[in-house]
Amino acid sequence: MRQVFSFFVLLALVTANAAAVDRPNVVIVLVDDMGLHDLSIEGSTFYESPHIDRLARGGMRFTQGYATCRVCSPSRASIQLGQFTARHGVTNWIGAKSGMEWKREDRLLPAEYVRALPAEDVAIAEAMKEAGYRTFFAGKWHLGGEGSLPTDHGYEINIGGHHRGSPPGGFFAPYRNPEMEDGPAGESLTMRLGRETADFIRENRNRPFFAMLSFYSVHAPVQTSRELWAKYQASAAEMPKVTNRFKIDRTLPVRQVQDHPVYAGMVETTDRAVGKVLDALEETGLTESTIVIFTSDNGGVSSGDAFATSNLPLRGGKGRQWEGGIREPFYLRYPAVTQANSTCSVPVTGADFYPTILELCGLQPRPEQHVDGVSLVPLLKKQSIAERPLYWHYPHYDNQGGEPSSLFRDGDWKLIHYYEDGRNELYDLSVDPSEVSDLSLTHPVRTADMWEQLQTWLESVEAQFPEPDPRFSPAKTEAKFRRMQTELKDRLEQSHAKMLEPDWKPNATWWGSFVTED
Ligand SMILES: [Ca+2]
Repeated sequence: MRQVFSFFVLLALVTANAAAVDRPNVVIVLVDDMGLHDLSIEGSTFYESPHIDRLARGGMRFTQGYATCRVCSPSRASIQLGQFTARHGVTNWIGAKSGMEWKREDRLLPAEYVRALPAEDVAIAEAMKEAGYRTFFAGKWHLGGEGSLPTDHGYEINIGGHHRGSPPGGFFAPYRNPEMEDGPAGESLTMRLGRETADFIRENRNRPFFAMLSFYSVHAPVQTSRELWAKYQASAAEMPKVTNRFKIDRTLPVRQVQDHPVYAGMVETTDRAVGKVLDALEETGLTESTIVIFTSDNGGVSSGDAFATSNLPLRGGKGRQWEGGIREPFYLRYPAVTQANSTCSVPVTGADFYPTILELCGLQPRPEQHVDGVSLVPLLKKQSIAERPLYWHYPHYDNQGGEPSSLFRDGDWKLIHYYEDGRNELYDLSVDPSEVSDLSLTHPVRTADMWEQLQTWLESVEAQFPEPDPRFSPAKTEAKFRRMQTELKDRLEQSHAKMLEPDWKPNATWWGSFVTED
């Protein structure tokens, strides 16, 4: 009897660990500028994302996942290094002007920042390569040029990653990308990157691999095929009629509605490309033994660039200091550890991927490297992690109307400190996720305490700060914003309404996209 019992215990143990492997593969999918509510699974009734939804349902969906910055390069550096932005120093998108080079008639001179992923750090791909993983990068890098390309930071293969933050030739071949071969004219860049990643998975099915698929979409230029525009133009026409898509929030107009048919086409193409990668894992039998991570580098673009989406009910979007600028889709699927359809509401950030991946792959942690990241493995197993503070630092202006500021999240409380005038805003995210009720005046003690803690942390990492601009003229600045709030808003209302008219076309050749098939 005892022997029979032991046999079943042993069988149960073996079954429970059937999917666990010593060296699971890793695939990180990073979308550029995708907002939290740009996916059906997150509640969008306009965009369609069946493949990404399938991925999210297959594992754990973090409902309070954050990028470490409101714009791209800093968040990307945090994923590579496991650190918050003020610590690694890449606090702005690389290429943005700073100091006296800033000429936009603002009150402050933006701080200096680090303009390439530091060579002395051990980026995640270096750690994985050292552990015997085959490493691969496809898509947008934006963490430095010559000397700081993906291949300088541990990626053995680089397809398309270089110093630029947007695709030089747009989303259809010819790409004019110095790090990838052109496809046939009209080929979709997004689908190509998905296919390249799927091919890499097939070719390396018999060895552990670490792949990062970093889409250039859904960043501007906002472009899609005529076919997808027509599809979403038709579905927008079935929605309640909108006459006013934009609302002024402090600086610029902010989109309040999701009905941009070109952007919707980009979301669908991105989703289809993710589907190619998931299909390759299925085909090769690697789904169970592969960790798949999905997230984005900053919020959806509701102001600036193409004013393409809305992050409501979150306030603001890319570039802004509110939740719309930093909250992201944040999924991790690893069937050996995560349960399908599980969710977790603990606040987590892109800096956490580094230690999480090391632990899931059975590798030694590198605490001196991923200083601000925390392994999410206990959360994946439905256990808990110690509560910790989260910090964001953006001593810059951007193209989306964001203001130079630092953020501090402590439990459900969020403090925003503004450098232009030194004021603070305080929100209780547990009851006010849309950040409409500033509690700084009714909670002065908490506000002062949090500002002090934030300052102490910023000093401890030698953060850079903006300085007053000696050229500042209040009248000129006021006139600039008045123009943006009147002429720009009117222009946006008109041009965005036109996109839904049946005879709309962006140019004579539809960006040369007629021939795209998938
Ligand atoms: Ca971005």
